[in-house]
Amino acid sequence: MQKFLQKAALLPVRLFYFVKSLVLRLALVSVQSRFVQAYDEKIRRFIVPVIGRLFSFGLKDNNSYDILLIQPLSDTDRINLFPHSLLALAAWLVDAGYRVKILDCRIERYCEKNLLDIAGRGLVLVGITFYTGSQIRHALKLARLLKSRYPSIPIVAGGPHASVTPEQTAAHPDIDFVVRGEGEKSLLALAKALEAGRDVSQIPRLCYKKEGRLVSTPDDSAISLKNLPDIPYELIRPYRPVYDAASLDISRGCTHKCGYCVIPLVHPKPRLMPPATVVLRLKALLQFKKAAVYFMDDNFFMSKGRVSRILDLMEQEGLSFTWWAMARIDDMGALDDAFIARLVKNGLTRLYLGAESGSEKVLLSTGKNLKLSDITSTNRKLGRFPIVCEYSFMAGLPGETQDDLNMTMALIDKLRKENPRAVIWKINDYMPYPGTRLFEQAVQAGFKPPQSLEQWADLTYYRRKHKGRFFQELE
Ligand code: B12
Ligand code: SF4
Repeated sequence: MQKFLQKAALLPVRLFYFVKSLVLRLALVSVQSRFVQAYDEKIRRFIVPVIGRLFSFGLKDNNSYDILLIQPLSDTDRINLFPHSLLALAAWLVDAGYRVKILDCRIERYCEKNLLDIAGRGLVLVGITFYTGSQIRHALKLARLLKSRYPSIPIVAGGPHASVTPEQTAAHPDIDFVVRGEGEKSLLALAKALEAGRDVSQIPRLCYKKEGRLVSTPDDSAISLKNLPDIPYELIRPYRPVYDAASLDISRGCTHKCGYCVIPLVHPKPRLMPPATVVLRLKALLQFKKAAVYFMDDNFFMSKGRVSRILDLMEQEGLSFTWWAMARIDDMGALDDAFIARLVKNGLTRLYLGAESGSEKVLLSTGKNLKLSDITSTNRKLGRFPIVCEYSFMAGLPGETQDDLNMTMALIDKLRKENPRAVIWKINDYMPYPGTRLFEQAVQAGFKPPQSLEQWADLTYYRRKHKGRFFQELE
């Protein structure tokens, strides 16, 4: 009786919080639908995620799970895109019958509390994605918290950073396993082995501590993108209004091997998802979220033929939506006007293009096979179409001088003058990744590789927050 009265007394409070959360969610959805596809970058990049973080999420989840996957917060991460890596992994785990929870700590208001609540109900493992930079700090904070309360729950690290520094990551006291590169098969096998208390030494792509030393198992073949299990979008439904695009990846890897890039290390074998599968995935995606589709592939135009076939199918099926993609400048330059017009007719409104530098010498050193003339001529060409061209650059590459940086600034002016829709996406501090060709050159030029995960966390890319090390040296 006393319990019942206590519960009844709490009812108005619960109702208040429920209505408050409902109103805030509705407000968020309305902000989202009014502005997200608007051209104003400030709204798209800042306001929507801020609103989401301030008000909405962190509702209590009383369910029990087998596997928890975490996308840590990052100081620099302003765009809230789906946690693709985790969704890709979750698809295989859900397909195998596991109860999976995704915590997107870029949005989740009570990430730490939820982590402990969920872990308290028992888990087979916790998986965390690792990107180089500040995200590591947040990832380690969560790992430490979990280890301090539930030391027996295994923590698995994966993602680009864990893949390029597997030993260093696995050596960290709060990390139990690293999965290198593509994680689907290994994470599933690891979950099964841990659940059954079996030996893990036959599972490919792992790095872990055993009797005081590090063990690495060999790589295995890459997965086919043809018959993948469906993406379990339901797992990210609570966050749906905050994601500012409906994002999708339809290939893995890249046919190029630029000297600074980690993609050839994380996904060494380039693979394209067949057009029919792409269209099925697009339909499922748009059913989950009606918004501009942002293709996550680093090199969307790896095959013009495949893009053309995807457009054929989209036209046949009457699939019409706005979309954005990341592309190589020379690939766009090689497309004829009729094809670009067809892309626009089928919804392309925004391209993210890596121009990297305004110095021919620096461009050559990157091994990107891109010339200044490619950049300027493609920019002029694209300027004739209603496509926003967002260019990214790098600064601080080994051997780069102040004159080279001045050339980059001059190129930026030129691009903007010659194309009214040219936007500077960002100027990134060059980050030497172990395993890339330019890493050794950076070390010879004085770069001191971080000796721990914590040190990698302090390397940040956004000069907006911290002035880049190389930049300071150059100045
Ligand atoms: C989406 C994206 C973003 C988003 C969201 C990132 C986020 N943290 O949530 C935004 C736009 C914010 C972003 C920002 C940045 N990004 Co980014 N981004 C990407 C992009 C385009 C797609 C990632 C993706 O979802 N891929 C598809 C999935 C399926 O592949 P995947 O991520 O590799 O995941 C697989 C494996 O890595 C592994 N795996 C991943 N996580 C886990 C976890 C566990 C537990 C396990 C077992 C396995 C595992 O299994 C997955 C399935 O096979 C990639 C390029 C690319 N095409 O991959 C770049 C990329 C990851 N980004 C990169 C960079 C450099 C950045 C920035 C530093 C750019 C900048 N200068 O600002 C910032 C850093 C942001 C931060 N977090 O600190 C680099 C990676 C660098 C690195 N070593 O970490 C990449 C590879 C681009 C490149 N070519 O250089 N990025
Ligand atoms: S083209 Fe892009 S994704 Fe491919 S290796 Fe170069 S930088 Fe990486």
